[in-house]
Amino acid sequence: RLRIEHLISSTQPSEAELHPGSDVVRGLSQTPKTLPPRYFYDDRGSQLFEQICNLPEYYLTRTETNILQQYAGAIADLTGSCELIELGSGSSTKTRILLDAYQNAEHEVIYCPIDISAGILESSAQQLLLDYPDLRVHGFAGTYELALEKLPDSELPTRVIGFIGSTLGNLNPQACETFIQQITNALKPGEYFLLGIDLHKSTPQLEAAYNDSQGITAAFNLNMLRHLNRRFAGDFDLTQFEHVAIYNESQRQIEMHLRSVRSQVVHLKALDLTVEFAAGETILSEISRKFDLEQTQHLLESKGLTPVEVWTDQHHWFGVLLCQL
Ligand code: AVI
Repeated sequence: RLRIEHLISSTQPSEAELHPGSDVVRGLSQTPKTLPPRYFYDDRGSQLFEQICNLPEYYLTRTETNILQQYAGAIADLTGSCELIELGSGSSTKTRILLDAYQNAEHEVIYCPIDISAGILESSAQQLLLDYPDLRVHGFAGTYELALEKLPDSELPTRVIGFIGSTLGNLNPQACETFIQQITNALKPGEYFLLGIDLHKSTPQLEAAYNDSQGITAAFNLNMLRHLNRRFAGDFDLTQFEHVAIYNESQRQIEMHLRSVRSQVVHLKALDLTVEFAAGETILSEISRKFDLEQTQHLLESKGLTPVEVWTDQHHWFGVLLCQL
């Protein structure tokens, strides 16, 4: 009941595959300095992210989970039996709510998790097989881009591509457009896209979610430097950088930075890179965009994805959209 494909691009390896760390060199050489958020997620970073999801201030996971619990039955009824493709499946925790709903409605599901980490993919798939005796799992270890290109035609009447957790918010507007195009290219007419997005709200509430009182988000942000030290023989001193997260109201995005507390020089030997920091200089490590439900519906509609149903919570903190091509 389990098949996992390891995707590697034989024809067009990405720049990151050809030149590991070239994105780090580029980001740290520009002004202002940036780092790609994908370096958050080594094993420790993934564990810290799981902890973030359970923080009292981080309302996102809790709110989306509640929406899914309330409306998973409606989602299952609307789509019927399907291949459920999940982008960035991680531990597949929220997916279980959907799998339960399909099971209760006696709709067949083939679950297709896609994750960059083959280890997490394999272990969560094994656990799902134990808990869902009728489930078939066909996982893909690789980037979303590659997996979306290589998805085979569905064995079941339709397909649902799920992208929950507001990960869309970590893409800038241009990358977001490209991503939606990749989704529409991967779907056939009548197939579905299920999207979870965090919505615009007050600055104090947003800033608290990214500056939690236990310092877990700070540890998650700083862990990126530890990861770079290990990967690229670096000498970032974690005590000499601090976590900063502010809400940029005009851009409607949280901006997470690592701020150098003094002037210092850092080396990444494996990349042959020396980086100078002025006191107070920052590295932008992540943006987390906050969406307007109506504008997002219009954007999706303009790309050919028609919203079938839109669900939110009583405070309008988070949105879940089911769209159809
Ligand atoms: C993965 N992503 C949706 C999270 C977010 O809220 O943008 C990542 C995160 N960064 C800090 N806290 C959580």
